[in-house]
Amino acid sequence: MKFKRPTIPLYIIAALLFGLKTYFVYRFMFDIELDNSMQELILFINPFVSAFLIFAISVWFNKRSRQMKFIRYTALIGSFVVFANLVFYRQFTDFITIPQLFMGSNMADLGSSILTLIMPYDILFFADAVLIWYLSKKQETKLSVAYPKSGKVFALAMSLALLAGNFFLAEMERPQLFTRAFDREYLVKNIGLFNYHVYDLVVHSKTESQRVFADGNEIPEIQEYINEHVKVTGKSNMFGAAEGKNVIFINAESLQQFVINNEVNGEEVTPFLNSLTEDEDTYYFENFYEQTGQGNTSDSEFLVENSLYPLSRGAVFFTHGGNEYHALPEIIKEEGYTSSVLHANNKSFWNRDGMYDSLEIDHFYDEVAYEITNENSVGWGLKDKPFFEQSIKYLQSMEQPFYTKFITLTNHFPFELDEEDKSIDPYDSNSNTLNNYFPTVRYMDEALEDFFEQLKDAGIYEDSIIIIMGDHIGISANHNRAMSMYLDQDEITPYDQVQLLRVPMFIHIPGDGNGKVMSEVTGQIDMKPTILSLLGIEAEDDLYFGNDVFSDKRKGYIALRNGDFISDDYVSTYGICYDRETGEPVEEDSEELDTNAEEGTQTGPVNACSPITEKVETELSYSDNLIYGDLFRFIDFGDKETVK
Ligand code: GP9
Ligand code: MN
Repeated sequence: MKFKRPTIPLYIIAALLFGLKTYFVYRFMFDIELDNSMQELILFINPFVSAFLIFAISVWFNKRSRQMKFIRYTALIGSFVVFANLVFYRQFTDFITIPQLFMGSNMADLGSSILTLIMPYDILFFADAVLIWYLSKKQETKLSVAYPKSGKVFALAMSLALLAGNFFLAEMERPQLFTRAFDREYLVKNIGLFNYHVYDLVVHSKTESQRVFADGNEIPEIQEYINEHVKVTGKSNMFGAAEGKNVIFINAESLQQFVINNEVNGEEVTPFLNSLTEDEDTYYFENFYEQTGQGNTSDSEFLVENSLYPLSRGAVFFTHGGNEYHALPEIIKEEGYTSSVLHANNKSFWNRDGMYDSLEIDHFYDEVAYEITNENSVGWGLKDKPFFEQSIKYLQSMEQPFYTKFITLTNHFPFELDEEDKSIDPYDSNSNTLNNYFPTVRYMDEALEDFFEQLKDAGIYEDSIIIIMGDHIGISANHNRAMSMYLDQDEITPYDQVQLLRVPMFIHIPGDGNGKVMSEVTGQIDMKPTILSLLGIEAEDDLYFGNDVFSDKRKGYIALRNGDFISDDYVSTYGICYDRETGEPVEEDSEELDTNAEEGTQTGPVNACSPITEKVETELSYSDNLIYGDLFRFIDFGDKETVK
């Protein structure tokens, strides 16, 4: 009997070669950060998984020649896709997205420099495609396969199982990777370039279809609601209090209200911020709520710039970064303001570079603008103290008046800090997260104190107002046991959980003299109308859902993204209405329930919170409509309230 040497089918050879090449590009040509061996492993696996998934499709072609044709064209087209991303990456340090392909200016930039981005050795990049081409022509009979149906199904099942395994590891490494629509680098790192492109395509078509069916007819209804239920008539007594001044907005990473005027191990956590709560030039808002969804910092930025709600799924910065908006930077530009953001992180994180263009922010000082070394970094990157230090020169070079936003980084989960930067000891509980939170908060507090001094030394302080706002919580409900111990409570109730969403907000106006602690219920949605009012700018025709925090005619509640709310009198969460003062549930009103049931307007149990719940739901859905339908593109704000 003649022994027949087993041959490896071409689709497997192609998958291995292609996977290897893609891995090589990920590892050595893209600058992908790998923090641990799990990430190394995922990055190694995913090119092979997606290559196998694509090439294994070939087994379904019955004719050998078709099978071979599929493999060689897939290898060629796949190589072009990777290569196009590589060239794009060399220019933009980013991966191609579908909207970007249509973004004229970016592509024009690339067009002129494309030749300088292609290297002679890039030719090697197509070596595997050439080899496959050759083999597919010459060895057709030997390398093709004729699997029975069960074999084909097996090949398909194998590739799907591999894909599921890859996604499982990715979810473990980066929870909610897909729903949070995270950074593109995260997506490529975890699921690979090809799956990333498929994901991008799905997200894109979904949002596009909602956009396509919108025609602007929805606007008058929304406008009417806002005029009737949101906008206040008249100006607050702080209108124009900062007219013509620079606005320095500090997004304080993960800063929560519970640390303010509080202690750990017998020491003040935030001595500088505590001093601001008593400062005569500072208004401190102690009942100010974060309203972010899955987009964390970027959601808080979105709320601040637009006074619209972020989305319930994903990060609006990512999913609707290409929309038209009528954001704060755009409005104040007409009054002569320049705008910028300073943040020592990758510019594509949260798709900031894309969204900032849409918000009409003039300049983004990203990580490239900073000198970042091993010594001056910790955790997520550049430490806050060198960040502020290195930023002063940029402030000095800015055209005044300016509106600029600083986004700090050191007080970010998992709250790492070098020994030399620790001024206070960690807390002692079963949660390392909460324990380590205190020293990093203190570090940020010190960085802010130094920054105030640097602003004075640079001669910028006097002509500026400084706003400090916590962007979102840093300690999640997972740490409730430790949190209740720290707060000296038996447990954290749902009511307490909502109260823990408070983040500090300070408005510091040098020379004001009337500063005080403000107890009104306020939130991130209020920042845009507040800043406009402080600058003495009226934006009557604008569409937004917040109020000037200094107005006494505010709508009186703050809606959370999940439909919960905090009003002057109540806190509504998990469908239960709590008295805001006592934290006790409010009795249900059965009489009112009957009346509403007759009218057929109310579905859930009626209680004191119901009328506001209804408003909250309306507001959230109007805000969603504005974003999903990209409705701002239909409004010409230059010509008051006309629909384009
Ligand atoms: C990173 C910064 C922090 O750029 O936005 O990330 P987040 O708080 O959004 O996870
Ligand atoms: Mn953040």
